[in-house]
Amino acid sequence: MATTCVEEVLPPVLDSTSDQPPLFDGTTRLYISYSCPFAQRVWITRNYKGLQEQIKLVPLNLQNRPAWYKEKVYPENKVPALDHNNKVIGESLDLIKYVDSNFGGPSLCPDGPGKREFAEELISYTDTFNRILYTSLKGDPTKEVGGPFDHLETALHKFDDGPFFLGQFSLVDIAYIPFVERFQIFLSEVWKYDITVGRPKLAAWIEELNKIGAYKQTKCDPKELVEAYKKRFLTIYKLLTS
Ligand SMILES: N[C@@H](CCC(=O)N[C@@H](CS)C(=O)NCC(=O)O)C(=O)O
Repeated sequence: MATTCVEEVLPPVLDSTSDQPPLFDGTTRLYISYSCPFAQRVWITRNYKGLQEQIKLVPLNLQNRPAWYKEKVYPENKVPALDHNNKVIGESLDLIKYVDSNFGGPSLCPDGPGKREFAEELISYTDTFNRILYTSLKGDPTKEVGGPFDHLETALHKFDDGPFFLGQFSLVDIAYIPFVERFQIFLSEVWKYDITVGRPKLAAWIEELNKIGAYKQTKCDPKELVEAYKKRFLTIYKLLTS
């Protein structure tokens, strides 16, 4: 397994004052934000497959977005988006599959009895997982997050040929880790809730992921995350009960 990865000098963030990089000039460009968990999924995939030279990162400042992004690149005005083969495509779950099947590097869709089906099942659960977790942050999450994390713990018991959801590292791990990373930090820091307590498989999964260079380089800044999520989610509820 490719646990190490070239340490990359990350390109500067583009904002409303920045010129637009060329579009459809034959260079494949991945538009991201360094703090976006959806974009992080595609960024990890690209790193893991060793595509740093083939897929150029174009980080955007989403708070002060360049107008050309919506007008000329991606009308949905969200990240991630990939400029490849004269078209721009978005949606992180589609993109991780697209990058895996259309570029070189190690495959992230392991074969094996039941693995593809289980991968699809888990990938379709990501939306439910994120919805429950993000909604819970508006109240007292410690009462609501047990279910989704137990779901992951149970799923991690299914294959025993490795510490990841399908045994080996795959797109399923990539689909979840950006979100688990953020919830682990925020729930621990603000709610003193440790998602790994009573969930040994989840604890081991996070530990193994932290050894993967392709992922490590994409991790969010915990301080910035806590501040951003406090602003976004902490309501009168937390003020009243703290
Ligand atoms: N369903 C999309 C969601 C992407 C998304 O919501 N990205 C956020 C940043 S984390 C964004 O671009 N927000 C800008 C906006 O909504 O204006 C995916 O999976 O790629």
